[in-house]
Amino acid sequence: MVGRYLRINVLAIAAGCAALMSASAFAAYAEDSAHAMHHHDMHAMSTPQKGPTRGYAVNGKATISFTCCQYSPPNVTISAGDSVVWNGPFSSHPLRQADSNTTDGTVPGGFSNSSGTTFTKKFDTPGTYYFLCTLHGTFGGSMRGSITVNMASGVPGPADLRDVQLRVAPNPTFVSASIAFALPHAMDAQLDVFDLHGGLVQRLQSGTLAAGEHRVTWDGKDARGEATGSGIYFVRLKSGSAALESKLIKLR
Ligand SMILES: [Cu+2]
Repeated sequence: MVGRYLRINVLAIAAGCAALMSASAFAAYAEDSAHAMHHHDMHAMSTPQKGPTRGYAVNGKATISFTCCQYSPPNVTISAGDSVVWNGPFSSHPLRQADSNTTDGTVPGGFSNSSGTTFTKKFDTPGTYYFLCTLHGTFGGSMRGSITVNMASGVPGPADLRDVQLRVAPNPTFVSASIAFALPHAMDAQLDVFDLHGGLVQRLQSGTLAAGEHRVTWDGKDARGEATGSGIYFVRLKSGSAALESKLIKLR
């Protein structure tokens, strides 16, 4: 953080026009200039959130740990096709699938851990699945939890852009630029071009983007079809709370 503020000050002095630029535009410029730090920040932005009620998924998998007598986190949200891994002393705290109302019952034919200290299950069907420790599940529900499975596409789980890179070429450009990126899984995302002041120049993609390689061309024009001027632009890929940004310089 100290580094970023220092860099903003340096930029302000160098640019000599701080009063003419919004603070947010400056912050964006400073962030992108410090590429290494920028990348680090992006990692932080896409870090899965953990909490008592907030689910999380890591690279398509959610991990739940338990110690006597609670699960951490007790509830997770994933996308269909993801796997959940439970870690714990299963020999002494048997894990069983439960229905939503009971605290001591189990679902006939439901999933359960048979042996070992790690149990993994892949969830392919959207819905909410409950589980409990059959030893402690009756203690106020303290060893109960749930898995919420969203649709595999359209309503994806938490975005994961950690291993995604935005490749913009040519850069600098005189007219248009090609933007390429590869997604590890399908996700709702937007690909936008912003100007230096944070104004939206053109929305290139929006909606559910398939897994795999994407290549999109920015024609160098704004949303009205008019050619943009020379200057600094930002290409931003955003999905949920995660975002990636790359600076593009346009000359003419
Ligand atoms: Cu238990």
